[in-house]
Amino acid sequence: MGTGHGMLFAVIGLVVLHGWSLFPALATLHYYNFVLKEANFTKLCSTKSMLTVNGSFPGPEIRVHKGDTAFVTVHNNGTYGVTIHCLPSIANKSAAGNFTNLLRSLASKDHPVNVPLNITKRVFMAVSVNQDPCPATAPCGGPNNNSLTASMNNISFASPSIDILQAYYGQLTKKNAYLKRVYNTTFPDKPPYMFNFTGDVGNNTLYPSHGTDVKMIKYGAAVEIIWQGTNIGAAENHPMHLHGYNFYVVGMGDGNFDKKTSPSTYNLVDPPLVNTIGIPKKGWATIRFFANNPGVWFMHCHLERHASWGMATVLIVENGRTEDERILPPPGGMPACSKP
Ligand SMILES: [Cu+2]
Repeated sequence: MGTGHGMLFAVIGLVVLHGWSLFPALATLHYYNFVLKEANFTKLCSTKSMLTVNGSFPGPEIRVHKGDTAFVTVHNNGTYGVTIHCLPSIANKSAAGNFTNLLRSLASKDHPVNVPLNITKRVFMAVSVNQDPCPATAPCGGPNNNSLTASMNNISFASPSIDILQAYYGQLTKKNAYLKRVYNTTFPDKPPYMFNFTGDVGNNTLYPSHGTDVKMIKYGAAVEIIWQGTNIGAAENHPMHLHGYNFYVVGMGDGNFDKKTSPSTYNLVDPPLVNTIGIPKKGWATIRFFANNPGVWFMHCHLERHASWGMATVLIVENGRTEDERILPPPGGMPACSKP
C-alpha cells in the first residue's frame, strides 16, 4: 500500500512463458540485478516520489520457461527495508507462436487439474478507476478538480479501522458480536446496472459509493468470477490478485463479456493455475476455483495505487463441517492489528 514515504512493496513481474513447443526440455540459468531506488513520477499533473526497480514501477519482468532457475540480486538503495513481491503472470504462446489467447497450462499426471465445472457461485465484477467530488473549497487536483478513486461493482472499498478477520472471528465465537458493524456482507454479484463497459462509457458510474462490503462464499462452493475491465476514467490492464487461493484462468477476451458467446471460448481442460491475472485492457477474464480454504481473503488490483483507492473487496469463505474445514483460532499472544 502507498504510504507517505512511497511504496512499501516493490513489485516485479514473473512471466512464465509456456513455450513448450519452442524450447521443450532445456532448463536455463538466468541472472538478474535489481536496484531499488526512489524516483520522481509525474501523473495527472502531480509529481510523487516512488520506490522503483531499475527505474520502473512495476519492476521489470523476469522471463523464464518452466524448469528454469533465476538468480535475482537485489540492491536496496532506498531509505527503508522493503519486501519484494513477485507477481506470476502467464504469457502463453500457441505452437505456431502467434499471443491467440491460448490459455493453456502444462497439465500432466504430475500436475493434474481440477477445474470446477458445475458452478454454484458466480460473481460478475466490473472494475473501474473513478472519481470522487471534492468540496468546492478544497479542489483535489484530479480531473474536473475531483480526486481519483477506484471500485469493484461501483463500490470503492473502504478500509475498516478494525480488521475484518478479527471481526469475523469474533462473530464466529460469539464474542464481540458488535464487531459485525465493521463490514457489510452486501457485496453484489453484479454491477448496479449493465452498460457498454468498454465502449463510450460517458459518465456511467463515474462516482462510486464507498463501503466495506465483503462477499460471503459457502465452503466448497464452485466459484466463478468474471472480471470486466471498463473505460471509466482510463482503461488499464489491472493485475487482479486473490489471497488464500490459486485459481484457474479459464478464459479472457477483448471487449465486453458476452454470457452467450464468451463461455464457449473457455479452456476447462488444462487452464493455467495462478494467483494473479491481468485483465486485458478493455477486456475481461474469468477465473474458477473451489472454495476449500476457509477464511478472510483480500482480493484486489495489484497496482498498489488502485488497491489503496478502493479497487478491492474481501471474500469470506465460511467454515465447512469438519475440523479440517474450519479456520484456526489466532495463535496465543498474537498482537492485535487494531483494538476492538
Ligand atoms: Cu488496477
